[in-house]
Amino acid sequence: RLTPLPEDKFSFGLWTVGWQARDPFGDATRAPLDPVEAVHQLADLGAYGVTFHDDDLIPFGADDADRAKRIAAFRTALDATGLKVPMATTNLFTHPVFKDGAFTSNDRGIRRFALRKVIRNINLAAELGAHTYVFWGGREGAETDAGKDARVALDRFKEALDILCGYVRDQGYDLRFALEPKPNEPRGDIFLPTIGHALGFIERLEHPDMVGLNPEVGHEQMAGLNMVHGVAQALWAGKLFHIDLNGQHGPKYDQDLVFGHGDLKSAFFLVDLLEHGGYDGPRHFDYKPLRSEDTDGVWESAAANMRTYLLLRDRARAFRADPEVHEAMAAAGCGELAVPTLAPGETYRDLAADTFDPDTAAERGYGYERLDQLALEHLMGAR
Ligand code: 3MF
Ligand code: MG
Ligand code: MG
Ligand code: MG
Repeated sequence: RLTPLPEDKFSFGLWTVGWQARDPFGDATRAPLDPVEAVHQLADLGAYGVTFHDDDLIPFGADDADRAKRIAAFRTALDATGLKVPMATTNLFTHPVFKDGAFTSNDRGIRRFALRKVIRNINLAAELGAHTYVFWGGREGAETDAGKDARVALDRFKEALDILCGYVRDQGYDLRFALEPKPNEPRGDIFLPTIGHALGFIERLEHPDMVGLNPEVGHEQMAGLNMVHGVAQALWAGKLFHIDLNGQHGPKYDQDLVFGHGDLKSAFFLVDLLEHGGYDGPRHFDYKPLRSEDTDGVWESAAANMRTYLLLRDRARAFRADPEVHEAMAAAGCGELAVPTLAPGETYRDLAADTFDPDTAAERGYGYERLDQLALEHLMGAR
């Protein structure tokens, strides 16, 4: 099946299809998109959910009456279409007040303002039924190591998350936090640049159980890292709370291409992992329709994300079901990796009794070339 259905749990940020395509060198190429229109279009395309930054829905600085009116219209569209809000987040990066960061700004007043902004939108997220709240610290970083002690900045980052976890607990909201790592852009260097940095940080928080990850394909690949391994480690740690799917061609600016339109082979293995690795959260697309596109191209690209995911899911299933793949995996010893190195009851002392010839063991081939080609042929639909 290549037609998306709500049960596939595809979701999109309002800021994705709504991106007007302003870039550092050029003006907007598209008109603003009304969130209500976005909800209807996404539902028509078969999506399950929509996500938003506070400012995507309610312009920064809007008065209370305007805010209420916009929320009501959004809610009506959600009710009419059945679209869910699985996740929400805060824009702590567009307004110039955040130019030196939000939770890690050197300016204490700005840090306090940022917390108020988050708390206000957490209330809305909970009202709309979201279970995940994302933190992408786009401005939490630096261009010079002379101006900010990263250790102290991490103290403030931790303080902010501890305060916000406390708030969610006090309110009794059923909401978990997900940190979104990114190595750079817009800051020269961003704190918590990779999945690994974020996992290490979470363990030092007051409520580590409430905080997990929202890794983005392109962000890991901007750092030259293997997204599949990063996501695997997040799953292994029980921390894959949410995911941003998109496409990227290696280390360069954040491209936010349609999912699969960057490193397709990595996308294949990522879908394979998500489908067989026990992740049942939303498949959330955080991409930007190319600047060259008109409105039709925007919806074409939204559909392309979901269709590509379903194609890859189909290809991954075929790969897993192929007897030749099973045979190649057995020959490569894939199953053996799951066998603990010591047998039950053994200790390191028993290792001494092994008779083992490293030269003989070194002669073994693993057959990964054959397996990789089988994967590639399944990916290409050649099998
Ligand atoms: C930037 C991003 C962000 C985050 C969003 C929270 C604007 O590179 O990826 O999108 O995803 O702020 O989900
Ligand atoms: Mg990106
Ligand atoms: Mg991004
Ligand atoms: Mg993202």
